[in-house]
Amino acid sequence: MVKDHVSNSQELMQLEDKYGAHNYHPLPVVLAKGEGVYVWDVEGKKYYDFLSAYSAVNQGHCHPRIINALSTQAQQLTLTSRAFYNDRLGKYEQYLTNYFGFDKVLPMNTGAEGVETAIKLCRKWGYEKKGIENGKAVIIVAGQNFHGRTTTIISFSSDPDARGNFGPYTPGFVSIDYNNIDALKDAIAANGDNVAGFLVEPIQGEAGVNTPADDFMANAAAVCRENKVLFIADEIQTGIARTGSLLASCGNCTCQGSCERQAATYVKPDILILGKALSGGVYPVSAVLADDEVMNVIKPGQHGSTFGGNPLACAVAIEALEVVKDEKLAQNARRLGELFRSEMQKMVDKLNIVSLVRGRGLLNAIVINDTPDSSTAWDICVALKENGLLAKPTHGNIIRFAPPLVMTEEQLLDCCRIIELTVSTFER
Ligand code: IF1
Repeated sequence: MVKDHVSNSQELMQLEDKYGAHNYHPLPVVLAKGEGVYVWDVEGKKYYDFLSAYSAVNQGHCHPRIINALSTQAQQLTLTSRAFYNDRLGKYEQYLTNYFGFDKVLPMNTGAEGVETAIKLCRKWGYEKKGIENGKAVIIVAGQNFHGRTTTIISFSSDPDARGNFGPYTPGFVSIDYNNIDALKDAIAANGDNVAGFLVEPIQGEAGVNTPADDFMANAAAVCRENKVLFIADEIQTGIARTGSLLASCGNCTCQGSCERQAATYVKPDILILGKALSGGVYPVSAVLADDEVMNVIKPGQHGSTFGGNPLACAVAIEALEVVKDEKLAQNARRLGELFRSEMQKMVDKLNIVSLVRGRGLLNAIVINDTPDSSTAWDICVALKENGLLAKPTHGNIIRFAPPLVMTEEQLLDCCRIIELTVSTFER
């Protein structure tokens, strides 16, 4: 019998502890409501959300236009499977491919499914188009990557927590240092014609907002093209305006996808993987985009998913992307990101407890001047919670700050004030 009268934080946390797998260690706060940049706990306390569900809620919590699209479609048709056509998918595919400038899209649900799809697509292209000997395809990945939690994906993780005791591991991956073009060239030379692709995050979110050189993506794409290796961009966390342009691979562009992809800084990947904010955080939607030369290696019956491309996902994703464009979220993220880093830099200059601030757009992090195994970053996040702002450490001594992109300048400055006040109490 479910005790439905349970409504206080302590009891709700106990329920999760008793009946839920212990695969997370959440901050001790129980959320019950979200609206824009704010969330409320079950006791009614209000917080700024500075994590955005790991950049899935870029458009703000419960954006009315996206919720409306969800509820309208939910009363019409939610799921047909791909055994039949539906009246939303083709229009969505046309919309999405035009929005990002690709021939085709393969619709999936979670980010990890999108990454797995990209790996399968890349390998199949390697065998059927590049002529790699069957079973020998190699995909190069970057150390400290995070691409999801499936067995194949954690097979190439360098994080012992993500990969420990989940073997045997999927072969066919070579790991190189992130942000190192020479290492990419060496790995391609060492593995010769067997290299099918290079899978990389434009900014490594989980690694602590690891921001590479400005020309890293462009140089990596050029090396891939010179060696007939597919350049695969995982923009599940960095995409959808989070870093101050539509895609982090776009570099400094803020065109919202309206350009003819001629922006000097734009690096068009051979395979683009999207997720998270593709739905504004209201429904699991991911997508893998590629041009025909790559995408057409997949034939009927060779890949799919029960929910992939369902009408509900299509309706939600279109509205979520319309909001990004209409509300100029990339431009806002760029402007407020610059303001945020300049405010945080003042704190870095003033305090010893913070070593640096880094990031792009509204994907940022501060590095706490303590050992990675110290609890200081965690303790700071608990104190931030007490002061009305929710954030969480990534690895050890790094705190990621990623608010919804709908934030106003006034709200951002209020958050900077809370962060500075809170962090300074940890100054030794
Ligand atoms: C968790 C991390 C972030 C991602 C990139 C693929 C995926 C993710 C760049 C997979 C997902 C989520 C997963 C979630 C927490 C969060 C996370 F801490 F795990 F590493 F954001 F940094 N590529 N990231 O960031 O997408 O299958 O989850 O939809 O697993 O704890 P997914």
